Amino acid sequence: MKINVIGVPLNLGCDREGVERAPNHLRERGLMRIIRKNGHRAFDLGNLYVPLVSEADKFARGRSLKYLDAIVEVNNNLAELVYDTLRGGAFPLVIGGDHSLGLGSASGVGKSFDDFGIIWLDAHGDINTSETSPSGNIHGMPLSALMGMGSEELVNIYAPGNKVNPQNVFLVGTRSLDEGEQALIEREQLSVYTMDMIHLKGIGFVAEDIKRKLKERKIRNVHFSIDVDSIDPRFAPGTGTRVCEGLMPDEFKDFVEHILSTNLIKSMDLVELNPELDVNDQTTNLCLDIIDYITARL
Ligand code: DIR
Ligand code: MN
Ligand code: MN
Ligand code: MN
Repeated sequence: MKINVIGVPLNLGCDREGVERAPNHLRERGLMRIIRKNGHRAFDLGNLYVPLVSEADKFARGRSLKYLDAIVEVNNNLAELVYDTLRGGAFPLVIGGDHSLGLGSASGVGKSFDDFGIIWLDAHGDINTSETSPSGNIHGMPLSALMGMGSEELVNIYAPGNKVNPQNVFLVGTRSLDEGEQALIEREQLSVYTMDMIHLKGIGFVAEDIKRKLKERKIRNVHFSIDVDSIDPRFAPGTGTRVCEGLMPDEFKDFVEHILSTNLIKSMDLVELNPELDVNDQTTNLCLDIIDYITARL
């Protein structure tokens, strides 16, 4: 398969330094070699440009949407690059950077297919809006914006309006939800597979349940967005918002195995690796191992 690697050195969505270094750090540690070893034609499209900002830009559009303009700009460009990649018959592998890039990435996927689903593997919901966000950090809002909720600047990135039907969104590994996020889940009847449920029923059950729903809804294309904080911090300490009781690496791999076997996954994000917060490159090595495991199954 042809795989286009797209780096997004963005930290404005989490308002914390370090994540912007992850794409180059992974490259230096052999990212492209690992993908090619698995038999793919891999192209490194480099890093997207992230505008320089000043402290004054942070709250220029209000306290609840930090660095909005720069984040919109980056995501608009990312969406076009993902769209072009898919149109060229290649698989976009987007390396973050913070999770606000999920907006651009999934928006590019949305232009490519009229039916698509999103699997969002994350300790968090990322479905805050500017009204419900406790932090004003846009990395906590991309998924709600993709569903058409929240500030119109985020909802209308790349193309006007919502990009995905809430029925086709699957949150997995969830264990930290803000009040407004819980309300949105109930209102929209979202499919949420919490860590409690994973512990109770097993990750295999969860994966099969998602596969069944995708089949029922005749979804032929899925965007897979992986936040490294979905994995337990004992194994992935190098990330900005650690939440305990996460996925074991083996559960993560089991899930990936079940989901990739459908051949529905058309694009992927790997986000929120922060090399500066890592311990002996443990999280970097795990990310490379994950990329190896996934690209061996693409
Ligand atoms: C929190 C943290 N829910 C927020 N979100 C994170 O700021 O909206 N998402 N860390 O990955
Ligand atoms: Mn996230
Ligand atoms: Mn997260
Ligand atoms: Mn299994």
